[in-house]
Amino acid sequence: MTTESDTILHFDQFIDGEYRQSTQDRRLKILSPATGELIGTAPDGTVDDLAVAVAAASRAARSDIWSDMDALERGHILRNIAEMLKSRLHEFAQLDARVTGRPIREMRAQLTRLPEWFHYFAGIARGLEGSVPPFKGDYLNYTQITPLGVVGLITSWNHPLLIMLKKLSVALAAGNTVVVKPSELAPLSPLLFAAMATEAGLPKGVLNVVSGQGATVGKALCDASEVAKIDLTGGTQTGRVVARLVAERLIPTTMELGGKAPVVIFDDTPLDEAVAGATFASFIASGQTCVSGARILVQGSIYDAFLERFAQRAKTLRLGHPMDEATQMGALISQRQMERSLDYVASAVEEGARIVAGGRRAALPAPLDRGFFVEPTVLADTTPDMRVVREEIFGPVVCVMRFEDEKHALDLANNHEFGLGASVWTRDIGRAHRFVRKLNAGIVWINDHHKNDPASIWGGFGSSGHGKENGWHALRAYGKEQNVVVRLSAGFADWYEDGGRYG
Ligand code: TXE
Repeated sequence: MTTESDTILHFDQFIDGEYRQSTQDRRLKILSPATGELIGTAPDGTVDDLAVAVAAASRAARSDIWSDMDALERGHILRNIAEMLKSRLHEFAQLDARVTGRPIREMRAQLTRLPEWFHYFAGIARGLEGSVPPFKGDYLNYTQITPLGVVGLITSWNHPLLIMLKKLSVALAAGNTVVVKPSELAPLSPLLFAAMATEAGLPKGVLNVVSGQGATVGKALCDASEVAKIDLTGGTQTGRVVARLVAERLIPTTMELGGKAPVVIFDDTPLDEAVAGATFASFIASGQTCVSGARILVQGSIYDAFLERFAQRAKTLRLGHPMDEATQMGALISQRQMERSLDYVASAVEEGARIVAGGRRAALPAPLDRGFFVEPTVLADTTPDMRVVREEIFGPVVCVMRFEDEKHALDLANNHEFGLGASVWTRDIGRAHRFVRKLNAGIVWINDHHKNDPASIWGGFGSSGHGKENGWHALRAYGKEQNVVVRLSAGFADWYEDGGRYG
């Protein structure tokens, strides 16, 4: 299958190592959010499709073809997947850029890193060791980590392949079999990837992808009795629904939900660097990332100068066709997300904020006039109680606020239900470390933003969810740890023997 930019792609569900027709004909039409043109279709799947996929994953888990395979062998296959992905990066980057409306330049940079996740987890899975804790008496006591079995991954549309592969690489490395429910807005690259991974040597049934709606297929995945863990990236409301669904079965979850990341800029940061940093933090993916810099907190002495330069920079970002190498900011994923962003701008103005850049739907020439483009928007004079500051927008709308000193900055940064990403910009290393220790955020950058690595744990606090992606933490959370107590003495004791040792 080819994904060159003029090809329309039609996928079936990927179950048990092959594409299979859904039990119903209804299809999800995936339209370009930048131009409205048809990119492809995927099944608007059913609960029955999901059941077939879970059955395939359960068979694969029970057959031990994957879970019992030596971690070294599993690692070879994961590395094959990484290499094949590398050789087809252009195709996947094009597809995700078309589906999300994000610039090809951004998508390529993001996808180039993905093979690292497979290499990393292929490597560390070999080191997934138990321990030998002391135990009183003549006993050997040890722990061992075994796969959970079938795990369910529910993913979002903003980084279709990245989010799936962050979860998939570690789930597979730990020896699990997987059912993925990709976003109904972006199922194409997950469905394409599944076939590629099978071609790279993944045994059939180990990876299954079922497209469809969250309320039906996603819910069925949460309800499936064979599924031993749910790993979700999505909105906070969805997180609450999923948590309630799986609470019934008491299975573990990892939840990567909403955010409203503060970008805290102290006045010793060179202005050029502060402006470049805030622009990068805020407008990558048109602000549609969970760690997007949404609240820019700037120290009073540089506030005016910063605001002027930041607004200027936002106004000069080039919006355009996702496939154009010169495009710096693309479209939003849907009309709903566009309207949502514009509604927040209107509510902010009503509450007293001032627009210093953007604020409107972007006027672009055909065919982009059908796209969901919003101008990079900077709002000044925002205050902590405004809706635009309190709620996640998931669009290119940024609130700027002034702070006077460290304590004030910390109060503003932490005064929020979300605790996912944050960045702190200063030349004072003592202040930087002092400050971040008190920050309520699971992912913190000092003098940078957005940077990610397979070894670097990723996850939030509060309404941003729980659990971690990446690193040893994620690998352990994809296994179950068992304790084993072994009697070493040759003689055995009979508890009920009259006059015996325990008499
Ligand atoms: O995500 P949803 P949506 C936020 C962002 C955005 C809002 C809604 O603020 O505006 O969420 O986005 C599946 N049972 N983020 O609607 O609905 C769904 O099908 C089981 C933040 O696209 O949360 C999809 O596969 N599954 C975020 C996945 O959940 C269900 C990323 C996420 O979709 C389900 C995306 C149910 N009842 C949105 N309902 C981030 N933090 O990165 C939905 N799903």
